[in-house]
Amino acid sequence: MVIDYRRTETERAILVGLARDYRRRGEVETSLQELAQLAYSADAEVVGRRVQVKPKPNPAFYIGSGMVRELKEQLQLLGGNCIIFDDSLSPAQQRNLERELETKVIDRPILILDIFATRARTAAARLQVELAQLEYTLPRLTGAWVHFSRQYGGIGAKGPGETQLEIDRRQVRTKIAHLKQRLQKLDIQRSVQRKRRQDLFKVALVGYTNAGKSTLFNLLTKASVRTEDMLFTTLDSTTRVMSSGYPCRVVFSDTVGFINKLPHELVESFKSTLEEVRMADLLLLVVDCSESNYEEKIEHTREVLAEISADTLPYLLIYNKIDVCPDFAPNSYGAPRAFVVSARQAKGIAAVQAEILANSYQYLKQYNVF
Ligand SMILES: Nc1nc2c(ncn2[C@@H]2O[C@H](COP(=O)(O)OP(=O)(O)OP(=O)(O)O)[C@@H](O)[C@H]2O)c(=O)[nH]1
Ligand SMILES: [Mg+2]
Repeated sequence: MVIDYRRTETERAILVGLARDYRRRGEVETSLQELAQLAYSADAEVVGRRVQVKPKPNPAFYIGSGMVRELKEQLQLLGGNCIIFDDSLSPAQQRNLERELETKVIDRPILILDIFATRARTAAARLQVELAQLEYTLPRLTGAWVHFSRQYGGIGAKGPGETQLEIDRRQVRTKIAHLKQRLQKLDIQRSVQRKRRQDLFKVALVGYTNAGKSTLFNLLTKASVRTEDMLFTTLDSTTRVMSSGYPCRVVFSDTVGFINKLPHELVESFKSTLEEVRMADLLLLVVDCSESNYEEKIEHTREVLAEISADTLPYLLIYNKIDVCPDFAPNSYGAPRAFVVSARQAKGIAAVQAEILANSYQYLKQYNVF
């Protein structure tokens, strides 16, 4: 008997991306790099990567049928047990691929939703993630997908629970309505708290995941929010009110990070958490300047900000992690000011604090806050 030693409990995934033309290949490879980090955050192992150049996705399989055959061979060769697509698949594409490849097929949104599901700690975060998962699942409920992914466990299975996924659409809709109601109640509590903060100058830290927002937040507020070299460490917003050193009370908020192709359902259900951002008087847009595609990440951050109607708020660009790229030359991108800092080494922070101070004075003058 031949024993397949390659078979393990962990997911061994092949990542797949589609480039519309050869010029975009590099872009897709960078995106797969990020997908690999996401897979790693979900405890999966990446055993292969494939990029197909194709002007338009195939309606039935997303990739071309030749590539489907190649992937099947590769799965066997590399002992893979899961394929992760960098883009959102239609329910039919996912079903067809799973049938042809006889393995679990997931996409970036499912992976992100999974990571959120494992990281959610507070009641609000759990409700928000569950709501997003159900919204994403609803149109896919008719197919084999749900059944398939539940059978496997692992990625795609940290869902809202087997019983709910086996019930029909109507029941899922009822569940969605129920979750929305519970979230609404939490929302009312939050808005009362927010009202109490109306006379405060509100600063929110935003940016791509892993940019160093929580590290900077801790530095500015002497808090001890968890920081880690991992995607989506922070899901729940934390706020701290500071009074010493400022002319009025200043409230800082640290919140969930953004990523390219963040599932719309997540942005939608995290709206109440992201309300801290929308209600801010000043945003600190934190950027990891040690990454080669930091400009794209600024773009993606601005896109999510637009989605939550926070793209017109005044903001400061904070280029972080300068300790690992000392020669970095900032570009202010139309932001009033750009700062170069190292949150880890507490470098360049005084200038940021001085700017927050200047802004809080302005706020004070404008609104007569005492
Ligand atoms: N070299 C260097 N690393 C930093 C710096 N600031 C933060 N980091 C590291 O970057 C990683 C991510 O930092 P976090 O503060 O957790 O990032 P975040 O933006 O809050 O991330 P999420 O909550 O996951 O969205 C951690 O390993 C930090 O130690 C810095 O100035 N220099
Ligand atoms: Mg964080």
